[in-house]
Amino acid sequence: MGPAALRIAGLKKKIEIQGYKVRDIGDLFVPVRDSLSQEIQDEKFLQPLTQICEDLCGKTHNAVQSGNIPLVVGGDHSIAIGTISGIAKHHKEQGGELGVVWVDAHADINTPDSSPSGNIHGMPLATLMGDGHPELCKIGGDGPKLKPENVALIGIRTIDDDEKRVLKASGVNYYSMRDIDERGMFRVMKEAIEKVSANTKALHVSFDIDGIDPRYAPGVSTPVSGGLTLREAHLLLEMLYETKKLGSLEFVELNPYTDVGAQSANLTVDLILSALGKSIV
Ligand code: B3U
Ligand code: MN
Ligand code: MN
Repeated sequence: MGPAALRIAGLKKKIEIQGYKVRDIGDLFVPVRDSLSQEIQDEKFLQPLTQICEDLCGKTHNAVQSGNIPLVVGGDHSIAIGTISGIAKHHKEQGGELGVVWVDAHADINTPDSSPSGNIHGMPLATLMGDGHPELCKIGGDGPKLKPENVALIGIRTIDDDEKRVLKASGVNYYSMRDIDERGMFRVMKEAIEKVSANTKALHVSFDIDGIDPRYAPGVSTPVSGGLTLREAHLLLEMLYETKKLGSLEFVELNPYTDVGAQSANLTVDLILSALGKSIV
């Protein structure tokens, strides 16, 4: 439903107005969740998610290899495993590394051992760093896809107890809502960009809409109060664009069913435009 809402909100046209050539390759095949067997549901959809992420990995790999900027919209944040595996594979083939700015209310760094829910959407970051379900870790080739020092997590405000230990031990750069309160988004992003740019060829943004405060973006499945303001979210993306290193984008977790009208869908389109270079003046 997320991608459909973004299409209705005029995503393609608005990006074209910004001066880009856009090709919408359509939706990837995703089975209807409730049509799947109880066994697959009990396994938290590991098997279909593996297939979806393998497909997506091939698509983003192709896109960056042919000089395009992939924009992936979802959808459950589990898809970041496919998106980033494909992009990281390309950079590995070129002898370079990928930097990632991950915006989220959650840290998404649970492992199958630390996760209280078992939900894979709480594990994509750990999986991409090599600690997760083996079938997901090997998408796009064996070995970790991301180095922790090349990752910055921004906007986090709800982390499971065991996940806190995983986060602190991981070596990922993280900036909680408290850091943003104290230092402001500008200084936080300046530092985050420095860190994720230091050893990398290109940057990717993985933007979970639940990172934004629910009063601006109610259309998510797991709203958490105390999040980013509209302007903080725009500033983050404007600053990322200005690095001239942003080579791929992903916006996930938009849920039109919980949206108020099309408020969150429209906001997501506006945010994508900021990441693609739209400025106020
Ligand atoms: N950390 C919890 C909750 C969660 C993570 N991401 C979302 N929810 N969307 C978990 O289940 O891992
Ligand atoms: Mn997430
Ligand atoms: Mn989240």
